[in-house]
Formats: sequence, C-alpha cells, structure tokens
Amino acid sequence: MPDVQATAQPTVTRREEYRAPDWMVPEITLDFDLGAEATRVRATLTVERNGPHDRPLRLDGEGLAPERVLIDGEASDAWRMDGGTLEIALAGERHEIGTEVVIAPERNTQLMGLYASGGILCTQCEAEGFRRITFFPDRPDVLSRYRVTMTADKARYPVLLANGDPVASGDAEDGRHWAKWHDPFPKPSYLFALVAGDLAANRDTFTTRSGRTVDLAIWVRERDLPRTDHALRALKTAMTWDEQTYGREYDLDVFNIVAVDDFNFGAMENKGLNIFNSRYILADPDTATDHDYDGIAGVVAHEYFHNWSGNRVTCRDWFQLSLKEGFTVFRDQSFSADQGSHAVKRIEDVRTLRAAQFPEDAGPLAHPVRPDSYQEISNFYTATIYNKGAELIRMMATILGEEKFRRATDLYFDRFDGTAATCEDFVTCMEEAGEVDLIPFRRWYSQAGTPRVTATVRHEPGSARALVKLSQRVPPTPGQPAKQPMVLPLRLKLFGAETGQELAPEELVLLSDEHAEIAFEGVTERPVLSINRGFSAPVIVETNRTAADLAFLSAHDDDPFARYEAMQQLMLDTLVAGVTHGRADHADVVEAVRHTLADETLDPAFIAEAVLLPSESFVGDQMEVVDPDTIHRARETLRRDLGRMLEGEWRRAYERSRANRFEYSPAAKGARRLKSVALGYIDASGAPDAASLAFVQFEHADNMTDRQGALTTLAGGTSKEWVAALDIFYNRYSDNALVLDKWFSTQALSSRDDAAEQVEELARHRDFTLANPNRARALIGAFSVNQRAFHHPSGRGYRFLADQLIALDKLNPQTAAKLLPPLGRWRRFDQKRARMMREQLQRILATPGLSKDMFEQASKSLE
Ligand code: 0A1
Ligand code: ZN
Repeated sequence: MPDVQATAQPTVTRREEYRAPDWMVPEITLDFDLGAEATRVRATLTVERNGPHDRPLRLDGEGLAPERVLIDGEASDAWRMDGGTLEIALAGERHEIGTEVVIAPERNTQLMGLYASGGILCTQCEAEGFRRITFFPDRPDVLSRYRVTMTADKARYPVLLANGDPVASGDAEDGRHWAKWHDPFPKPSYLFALVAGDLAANRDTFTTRSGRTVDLAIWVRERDLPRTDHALRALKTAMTWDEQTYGREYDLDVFNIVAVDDFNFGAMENKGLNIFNSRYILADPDTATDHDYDGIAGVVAHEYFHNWSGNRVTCRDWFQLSLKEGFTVFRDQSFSADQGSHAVKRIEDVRTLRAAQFPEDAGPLAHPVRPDSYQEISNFYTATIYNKGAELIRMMATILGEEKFRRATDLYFDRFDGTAATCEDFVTCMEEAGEVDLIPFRRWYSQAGTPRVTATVRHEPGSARALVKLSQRVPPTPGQPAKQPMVLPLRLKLFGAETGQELAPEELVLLSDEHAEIAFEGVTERPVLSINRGFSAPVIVETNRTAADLAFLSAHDDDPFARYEAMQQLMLDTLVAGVTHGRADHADVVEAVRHTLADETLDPAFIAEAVLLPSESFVGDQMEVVDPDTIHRARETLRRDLGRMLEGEWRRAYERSRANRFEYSPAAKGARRLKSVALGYIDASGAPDAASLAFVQFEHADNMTDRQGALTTLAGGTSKEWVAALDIFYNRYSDNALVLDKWFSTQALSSRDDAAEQVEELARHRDFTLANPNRARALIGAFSVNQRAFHHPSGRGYRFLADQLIALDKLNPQTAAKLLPPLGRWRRFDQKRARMMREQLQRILATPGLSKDMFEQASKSLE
C-alpha cells in the first residue's frame, strides 16, 4: 500500500460471498412528481420473505432521506438508517412498503440515477444508480414488475417515457400532465428508466416474424431529427438479424430510444427504453465519419440485442457482468460483420482488443473475465469484461461449430428466460447442447492475463514430415502468481515456401496442455506456418518465422486475417529492430506493402488496414522498457520510407477514389479509408504538395470522413494549412458538440512536438468542460493514448492528467476513474518516468474526499 492517507475506506465485495436475497420484490409502483430542481419519488414495494429467516428488510439508498415510510399502508417509524441503507423489521411473509423521498436531478453531476441533460430529465441505473432514486434492494437478482406514473410540467416536459408499454396519459392541474407505463416483464432495478423532455421522434414500425407490430421511435431534440435515420435503419436491421440468427423476437408493443448529450458510457439497454449517448445516434454525412456510422449501428444493435442477452436473461450478481456483456459484444460484432466485410471487421475488433484489453491484462488492473472481487463495480465495465468476454464466446462458438452453438444459445435463452443467471449457466448450456467437455475451458473465466503461445515448425525432408511444436504460458497477474494452461482453439495451416501450395488443410487444434506437438505427413517442401487464423484465440503468438515467411504469408495466405497479421508482424519486427538497434532494413516491409497495394483482387478496405503501421503504443507494448521518443522516430522513419519508395502507388491509390461522391456502403467506405491512408503516406514522404493536397481535400470534402482524414494528416505538421483548417473547422461546427469533440481529439492525438502544451492550452479553451463526459474524453482520454505526448520527458503529461482527474472526480467519479489507467502503466517505463507517474498517482490518492472509484483505480495502480 502507498504511504499516503487514504480518504475513502474501501469495502470489498467478493464473488464467493454471494447470498440469495433475503426479500424479493415481485411488484413495485413508482410515482414521480418530476422537476429539475426537485423530484418527489413515492415508491410502493410488495416484498416477500425469501426462505425461512428473521432478517430485516434492507433497502439500498444513496444520498436519500426518507420523508415517509409506510408499512402495509400505515405510516410507521419502525425503521432505521444504517449508513445509506433503510432497514425495516418485518414480522410477516409479505408486506407492502411505501417510501417517499425528494431528489435533485439538476444537481446530479455524476450522471447516475435521475439527472438532467440539456433540459431533458433522464436516468442511468446500471449498475447501482437506482438506489439514488428510491430505496430498493438494488441488486440484479431481485426482479420486479414495474408500474410507473410520471407527472411533470407539460410545456417543459411534453414527452414522458418509461419502460414497457404506455397505459394511459392525461392533463393535470397547473399546466402539468401525467403518463402511466407498465412493464409486464420482471426486471432488475438496473434496467429501470424514465425520460421527460421536449423531444421529437423519428418513428417507424417493425413487424416481428410472429406478426407483432412494434412502434419504434428515436427521440431527440427537434433540430437533431434529420440525423436519426441511420440509427433507425440500423435498429430495424438488428431486429431482423436477431430473429434470423438467434431466433429472438422483440416482446413489447413499443421500442423507444432517447439520445442525450451527457452520458457516462455509450448507451444503456433499459427495457423498452434505451438511453443513448447522442454520439451513438446522431449522424449525417457532413458531421459523422464512417467510423461514427459503424459505431452507431454497432451500439444500436448491441443495446437491442441486450433485450434477450441481458434483459430477458439477466445476471445473478455483478461478477457475472460478462454473461451479458461478453455475449452481447460477440452478437454485435457478428451483426456488424454480416453488414460488410467479415475480414475487416475482425481486424478492427482485434485491433481494439490489442489496444485496450491486452494492456489491461498486462497491467496492475488485470482481472479475470469473471472477477473475484471489486470495490466499485463501475470500474469493472472494462475491455476485459466486454471484449475479452466476447472472445470467450467466440472460442466456444468455434469449438462447437455453428449448428451446435445455435442449439446451445437456444437452450440458454429457453432455460434461463425470466431469471438472473451466471456465466457457469451459460457454459453448461454450451456443454450440454454442444456435447463437449468445457471443464478446462472454464479457466478462461477465472484466470487473468493474455496467454503467450510459442509455435515453431521443424521440417524433416527425409521423412517428409513437418512437426509443429506448440507451448503456452499464462503470465502472472495481480493476485494470481501461478497459472494453469488454458484451452486454446488454434486454427492452423501449412503452406509450401516454394510452390505457395497449401500443404495440409486447415486444422483446428485445441491446445490444452502446456506443450503439444503436431505432425504433418507428406510435407515435401519447406513449410510456412499460418497460425491463429481468424484470431481464433485471444493470445499472443511468437513464432520462428522469418521476414521472408511473413512476407510470403502477407501475399498468399488464403485467410485474410492471417494475411493482415503476417504483415503486421513483419512491420512490428521491423519497428522493434529499429527501436532496438537505431535502424532497420525496411526493404521487406516496403515490398510487402507494394505487393498488397498492387493486388487488384483485394478489397480496398482490407488493403487500407493491412498497410497501416502498428500504433506507437502497440510497439511500446512489445518492449521491455518503453522509449516513446525512439519508437516515434523509428515509426516515422518507416512511414517516411514507405511514403517515398511507394509514392507513385500512394498517389495512384489516392487518385482512384478522389472524385467519389458520398455514399454509405462497404465499397465506398473502403475507398475512403484507403484514400485517407494514402494521403497519410504521401504526407509522410515529405512531398512538398502534401499539405496543400490535404487542404484541398479538407475544403472540398462532401463528408466528415474525408474532412477529418485531411485534418488528421495536417495535424502531424506545423503548416499554415493546419492552422487554417483548424480554424475553419472550428467555425463551421462550433454549434455541434459532437463535431467539436473531434476538433479537440484531433489536436490531442497530434504527433506534433508541442502536442502536450497544446493540450494544456485546450483545457483552458472556452468550449472545454469537464461536466460533459464526451468532451472530457475527447481531450483527456485522447491525449493519454498519444504515447509520445503523454509521456513527455518533463512529466507534464502526467501532471496534466492528474490535475484533470482530481477536478473531474469531484463532478463525475465514474468517468474520472475510467481515464486513470494510462498512469498505472508506470512499470513499463524508465525509472524517471515511472517515478513521475507514481508521484501523480500518489497525489491523486492523497486528495481529500477522493471517490471510491478513483481510490480503487489509483491504489491498485500503485501496488
Ligand atoms: N450496459 C451498458 C453499459 C453501461 C454501463 C453502465 C452505465 O452507467 C453509466 C451505462 C452504460 C452497455 O453495455 O451498453
Ligand atoms: Zn452491453
């Protein structure tokens, strides 16, 4: 433990200590008298003793003071407060408990519970926000039927929405009106939602395959309506996809989505009333990039899919979070892959995993997909729970095969519908329907850390045999010094180095021991190993393949992911050599990229991914001690060489799609992506016309992808075009918060030498605010992944981040705590940087009144 005074006392919740609830709440009636300054909440809970015991009813509350407590309709004082918890001793088996509290949405800066965003009243209850609205057993295994009445000023809040189906509405006195909603599906409190505001709807209907007509609506401020078509289209596509792919139908008469500007995460799957961060709803060609469009479709689908994987079947406790999140991410990834290129989607997902999850698994905050303990559950909405969790589902789908996997998910939905389940329940269904033993596979749920696989091939020409030797090691992680081997489904294949022929058909090897050896017969030429094809297991693979082998695979492998991977490995090896030795031979990379660019059979979207160099951070992740400046130099040198030696190719690739008009289709997106990548390389070549080329693209673009692509290219330099473009961009979009976020993040991600100073200045800009999570992330979040800028040798980057986090923690601890991990990577840096990073962590920890959220992240980061 650090030698500083802790300001928050950690209470640790442990998975092993799970106990069924003492009291169930089959019914709840909620009555909201809504106002931004004050909202009165009356709740009536039907409570039922769960099994024989004499324990009191304990209702969670946070910041609530009961104005009245009623037991079976009678005002009572047979209750007491234990911290925030309301404790009521009850004699019978079943009672009706009434409570009344007043809360202040306008003063809620944490954005948990009931809060105000731009004049809209909305809620966020996952994971433990419901207890900030009313007293309740706020845990996911207490499922209730909700009846909600909302009353509010009609002029300020003309639209009143809650979960389930609308029942009735009408006018009340004094310009107020009311609405009643009923949700027939029992749900945990974290899925409760309401919205009141001046909103307009983009409406449509969807007819389910059994003939139910569902009224769909996306609610936004009137002026944002023209930017909701893409989200609505995505919703309908997702509804059809879930029927076709998983046999899952929607189950209410209405499905409402509301977009708000202030939101801690991406979106929330509240039953029948999804609430979204507006950045995952609003798009038009002028303001949203292709990446934004894809993100919107993916998140809309994700939240919709939760209706089954999350809502109809929910989690028993928060340790099971990946049960709904890992599975739902896997479902949204598959959905998005089906809308375009499977290969490109897989590449993007693996890139995300490597950028966000691998470092988490290798650092002080590493935790298993099913954690064993937590202090603050909000800190566990991580890439491990979400993205690694999705990889676990993917591996099981690979092991079972498509048909059995579908049988297994049917069984799971069937068996656990209407209940709160566990990861164990899910795996059991996979085992039963898949007729496989997944006992050792379960280690994926309990062991943290990214397994490392070593694969070598030995050829015995005499006996025409090839021996593939595999071994695995799972590194130690906090609290888990020794590991058992994992079950790794590795798709592999051998190619002939001379003929390029496939020497043996693809095999799915299940590596479950520490070592294994696989023999291939009839191998008459030197084999080249293609392994972990499609990234079939979320592991790090080390092989004894040469640069020539990798170049060969990058040109000839028939698995597009493996082809991409070979190119990445070749680039990575070259960059690591450049960092280690001060220089490296770039010829193999240049030739491999030349070959890829010239291959007309390839999808431009794939080419764009394949020719991109690994990020500076990813190169850093390969080093024992990260040297950000040397990595930057090595990567810039390789970029420059690629730019120069292939300048003709880049210009041709650029010209090919220069005149395209905007269209949102996989082909058009791919063309734009390649165009931006090509522009980046033209710029890297040092060509004197690069900045003006980028500026022309910036000015004449008919879409945000091209405009931001050009701005990003300019952001790397100090040209007059950069200054001009930045200004034009700001003035053109100053009334659009989502686009202004891009203005901030593009600067925060800049590779200019003075990026750190620029960011400090931007934090003083009149449009910068910590109150809006998107804006905070756009500047602070983006800056802290800008490896060279953040790790500025002076330590100013660390100081800046700590200053901002200390300030943000007072407003919004959840968002602040999520931005802390970059400081926790101190072990990977030289002594001086490591010391400066630790100093900032200690300073954070010593801040009076620090939140539980930040305390957990900062103290664990110092261990
Ligand atoms: N369940 C949501 C994520 C989410 C979690 C917590 C939140 O509280 C601020 C908000 C959203 C999802 O997976 O989309
Ligand atoms: Zn989710």
